[in-house]
Order: sequence, then structure tokens, then C-alpha cells
Amino acid sequence: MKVVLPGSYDPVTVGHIDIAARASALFDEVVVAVVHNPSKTGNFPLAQRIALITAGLEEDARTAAAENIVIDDVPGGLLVDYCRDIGARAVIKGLRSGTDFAYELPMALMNRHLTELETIFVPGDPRFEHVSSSLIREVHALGGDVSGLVPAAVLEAMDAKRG
Ligand code: COD
Repeated sequence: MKVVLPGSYDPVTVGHIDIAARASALFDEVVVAVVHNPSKTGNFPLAQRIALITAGLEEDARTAAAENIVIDDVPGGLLVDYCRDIGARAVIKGLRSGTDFAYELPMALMNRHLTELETIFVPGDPRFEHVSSSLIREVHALGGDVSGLVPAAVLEAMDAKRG
């Protein structure tokens, strides 16, 4: 079965990579789909987010060896339409907490209402429960150490951006 891992990935974190690794062990094909989320203000441009996901997948032994993970961008529009176009019947969402579940459940129900697209929830690794792209950006911008929470390539890119 082909599944989609949608997200903003701005930037990709070790939490995202962990979910990708675990999904790749379960499903035939995993599409890491980089979506423009209009409610979130962007940091890295789309092309760089994709390059950083590529680097992050190469850094983790589980995903570096995986031949069933591809990265794609979603050119606007509904996620359900994208999934139908590429022949994916389910999306995978990592859940860190009840707050994530409260955010994700209405989207899962709406996506199923629209096209019967299913959502499969995977519990996030508790070691990364505090890791979100927005918090990573904020802590790094204020001089905090986020090494180990993002791929090395992301840290380098954030350092370069900060100057
Ligand atoms: N551990 C485990 N999982 C994690 C972690 C972590 N540390 N960090 C993030 N995740 C999970 C998130 O819970 C989420 O499931 C996924 O990784 C992606 O996270 P983000 O923050 O990169 O991406 P979001 O939340 O901005 O993505 C939202 C979408 C872009 C997927 C959503 O807005 C969408 O589907 N948009 C398309 C337009 C559409 O169809 N809208 C109608 C929806 S009903």
C-alpha cells in the first residue's frame, strides 16, 4: 500500500524522520509530501525544505537504506485530491500528545468525508515529544542548542540563515 506523510516540514525534525522510518517498515511506498500550510508562516522555501528532508533521511540509518521513501511537493489544493492523483489511500500522522490528536482528528474526519481517504495515527517517540518545527525555529533563533533534535543539515542551514 502507498501512504502519504504530509506536513509543512519547516524544517524537518528527528520526530518527522522517525515517523518516516517506521512507516517505511510497514508500507510498500511512503511519500513524504511537503505541503504549503497557509495558516503557518514559512521559514525555509519549499525547495530547501525538500533538500533538508533528503539530507535528513540520508542521516538516519533506517531511512538511508530504505528504497521505498520518496519526497514530493503538493502544489496547493486539497490533500485528498493529491492523494487520489497519486493513488494513495491513506495518510500517516505522528501524534505527540492529546493536543495533536485534537488538531488532527477533525482533518482526518474531513478527509474521510471528502474522498474516504483514511488517516493512520502513529504514536510519536516520547524522546521527541517536545520537538516541533516551530519550537525548533524559536529556540534556535534565540540561541538555544537544538542539536540532536534536527538533522545536522538542518542545523547548518539554520545557522547559515541566522548568519
Ligand atoms: N513526533 C511525531 N510526529 C510529529 C512530530 C514529532 N516530534 N513533529 C511533528 N509530527 C507530525 C505532526 O503531528 C504531523 O502529523 C506531521 O508530523 C507534520 O507536521 P508539520 O508541523 O510539519 O506539518 P503540519 O501540521 O503543518 O501539516 C498540516 C498539513 C499541511 C498536512 C495540513 O494542513 C493539510 O493537509 N493541508 C493541505 C490542505 C488541505 O487539504 N486542507 C484541508 C484539511 S482537512
